[in-house]
Amino acid sequence: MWMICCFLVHIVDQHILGGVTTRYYNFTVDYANVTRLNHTKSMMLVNSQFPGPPITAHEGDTIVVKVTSLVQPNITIHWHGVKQLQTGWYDGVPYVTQCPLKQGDSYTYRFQLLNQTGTLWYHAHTSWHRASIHGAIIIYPHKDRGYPFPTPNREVPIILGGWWNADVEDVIEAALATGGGYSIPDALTINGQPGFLYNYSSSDATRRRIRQGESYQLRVVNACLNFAMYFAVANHSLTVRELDSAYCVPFTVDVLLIAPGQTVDCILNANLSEGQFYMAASVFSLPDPLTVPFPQTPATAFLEYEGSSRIHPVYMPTFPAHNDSSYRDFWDSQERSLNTSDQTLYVPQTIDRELFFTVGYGLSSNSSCSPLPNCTAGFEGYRILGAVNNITFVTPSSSDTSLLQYAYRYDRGVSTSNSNFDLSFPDDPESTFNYTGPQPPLSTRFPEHATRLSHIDYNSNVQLVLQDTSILLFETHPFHLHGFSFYIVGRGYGNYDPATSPATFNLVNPPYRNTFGVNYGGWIAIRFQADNPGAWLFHCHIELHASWGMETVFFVHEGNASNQRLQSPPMDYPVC
Ligand SMILES: *[C@@H]1O[C@H](CO)[C@@H](O)[C@H](O)[C@H]1NC(C)=O
Ligand SMILES: *[C@@H]1O[C@H](CO)[C@@H](O)[C@H](O)[C@H]1NC(C)=O
Ligand SMILES: *[C@@H]1O[C@H](CO)[C@@H](O)[C@H](O)[C@H]1NC(C)=O
Ligand SMILES: *[C@@H]1O[C@H](CO)[C@@H](O)[C@H](O)[C@H]1NC(C)=O
Ligand SMILES: *[C@@H]1O[C@H](CO)[C@@H](O)[C@H](O)[C@H]1NC(C)=O
Ligand SMILES: *[C@@H]1O[C@H](CO)[C@@H](O)[C@H](O)[C@H]1NC(C)=O
Ligand SMILES: *[C@@H]1O[C@H](CO)[C@@H](O)[C@H](O)[C@H]1NC(C)=O
Ligand SMILES: *[C@@H]1O[C@H](CO)[C@@H](O)[C@H](O)[C@H]1NC(C)=O
Ligand SMILES: *[C@@H]1O[C@H](CO)[C@@H](O)[C@H](O)[C@H]1NC(C)=O
Ligand SMILES: *[C@@H]1O[C@H](CO)[C@@H](O)[C@H](O)[C@H]1NC(C)=O
Ligand SMILES: *[C@@H]1O[C@H](CO)[C@@H](O)[C@H](O)[C@H]1NC(C)=O
Ligand SMILES: *[C@@H]1O[C@H](CO)[C@@H](O)[C@H](O)[C@H]1NC(C)=O
Ligand SMILES: [Cu+2]
Repeated sequence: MWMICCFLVHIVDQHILGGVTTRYYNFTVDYANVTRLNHTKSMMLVNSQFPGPPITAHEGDTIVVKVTSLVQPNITIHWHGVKQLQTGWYDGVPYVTQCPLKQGDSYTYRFQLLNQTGTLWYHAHTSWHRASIHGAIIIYPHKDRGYPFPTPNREVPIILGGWWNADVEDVIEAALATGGGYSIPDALTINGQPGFLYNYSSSDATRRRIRQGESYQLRVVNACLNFAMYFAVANHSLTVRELDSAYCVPFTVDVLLIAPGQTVDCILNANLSEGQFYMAASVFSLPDPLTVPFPQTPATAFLEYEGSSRIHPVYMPTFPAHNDSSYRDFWDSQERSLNTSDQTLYVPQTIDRELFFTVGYGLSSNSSCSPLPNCTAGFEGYRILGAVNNITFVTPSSSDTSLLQYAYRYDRGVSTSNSNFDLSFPDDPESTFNYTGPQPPLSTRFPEHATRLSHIDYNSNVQLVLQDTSILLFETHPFHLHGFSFYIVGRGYGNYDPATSPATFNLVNPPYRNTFGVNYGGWIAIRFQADNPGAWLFHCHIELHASWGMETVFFVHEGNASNQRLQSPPMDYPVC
């Protein structure tokens, strides 16, 4: 096997003038028993904590996390939203950026937090392990700068998630075996707790005391595997300040809307005098709940003014209907980036590379499962799949190393004979149809299974249109791009029209995020500058859909200058 020689990697700070800190963490992934809903089970946790311990840093800091796995399944940890400039070796995607950690293995992830403040998060990127292996990444402004808004008095991390009484790996294995839906979680959770509306929970639920007159920064992470969520606090409005760790033009709402993978930082002013109020989270889902089921009971936690007696009534926030698409449109229309001295916007005004990807479902023609009797939960006896441009991504699993290692060799002129390193992902669908019209014939709903990468020249200005399709059903697939945040310059319903849609784009201050949902029965247009070489997964952050192959990989080539190239692979880079 051909090996690139390895060097110890030092992160060289090119931007920050002083005061840069390196922060060290040890993460041990091991089993621990956890009880919720009067049900105890063994879960894989980071340092025995659920949710896992937060990482806290200032912008500009370098983070060094030694991850040791003591659990039986292979795992990796992904630092969701961290740009990993020149450090793609630490992105934590199995077989895409690294071989996974086997039981007993350690790997030290090292990366710098640059040009990002607010909240991001980390999570396992194997199977459905992120259900329990996750935690917040809290990034304060650079030590020499403050917030472009009054500094909040206190802060509260809020991680939305789910709890299954069953083992989550069994849940996804059963879903893949039967070809369709899965057993939904037994509870929604806030910081690991279902809260007072669930049975057996009164001793478990989170209680947070607040003080009149103070302001609180709520750092809300949607770590749910499969649900977009509403989040609200009774009798308090929330002023949104940051989206996916970028400052936004502030807007005030009663209810947040957060897709899986996204983060929202908002300010709550404790301006009432006393009382107890629920913070609550409830599912946002556009398809019919009989087709795409979800838990009906919101997760709750208590917010309680200091000095309040507990005899007061407890107020519950109200949410829009689970399928209120007008609320989604309203929310999206509020999202704009803040252009300040703390954050310069670089919205690509001209395009070097235009991509058009259909995203949606498909069916498997794999004879081991279809048609009936085994694919009982699928569609007409076929297992349901996900696809991008009619290709279901096959994660290489028997590879000798990662796709990133192949990409690195490729850019150095070393020939790669691995059949998984196929750079033929199409820029447009290979056959076109009315994407949001009547369903195309059954015979056309079987995507190709392949590991095909889209490759992009260093520093190209990329425009990517994502088009939802009517195959099986519409959905608001929240797509996450590793290695980048991107500007969401446009969105609309029906089919994207290259002649008329661009006229509606916001090229001044569009939202800048790392995860964004395609419109239900519509499209979005995103732009980014490909200034970060590497092999970057691009996938639906609904975990079921990712498990179905609704993924692809961008290979962004290196530039010529040394700061446009990947660092060398680290000494402890895992081997397969
Ligand atoms: C991590 O673990 C090593 C070895 O046990 C120890 O020397 C080091 O102090 C720990 N670091 C932190 C930040 O806990
Ligand atoms: C979890 O509980 C079971 C049953 O009580 C016990 O056998 C096991 O050792 C516990 N696991 C851990 C990690 O504490
Ligand atoms: C909780 O579960 C235990 C055993 O799992 C059972 O004996 C007990 O009755 C349950 N408690 C309630 C309140 O149902
Ligand atoms: C990142 O921030 C540094 C200052 O901290 C600035 O010099 C640099 O231009 C920024 N880069 C981008 C892409 O915004
Ligand atoms: C709580 O238990 C009652 C009685 O068994 C049941 O009707 C109700 O649905 C349960 N609530 C939740 C949220 O599971
Ligand atoms: C909270 O809001 C409800 C209406 O949603 C209102 O009836 C109640 O008086 C409010 N409570 C306080 C303490 O403001
Ligand atoms: C509390 O603040 C909100 C805005 O955050 C405002 O709408 C409301 O009127 C204030 N209430 C009081 C009692 O000051
Ligand atoms: C929203 O969902 C409810 C059932 O949960 C259904 O009755 C209603 O028709 C749906 N509305 C729309 C606009 O789809
Ligand atoms: C269907 O499932 C059964 C039992 O799980 C298994 O024995 C059989 O081989 C499966 N059939 C096919 C066609 O996969
Ligand atoms: C696509 O289908 C939609 C819904 O049936 C229809 O309104 C639209 O006219 C069709 N577009 C084309 C170009 O055929
Ligand atoms: C998807 O590709 C398969 C071949 O791999 C083809 O049979 C099918 O018609 C295509 N479907 C669409 C919607 O393009
Ligand atoms: C775990 O990863 C190793 C390579 O690191 C691979 O050989 C093995 O097949 C993987 N195990 C499973 C169950 O995927
Ligand atoms: Cu999806």
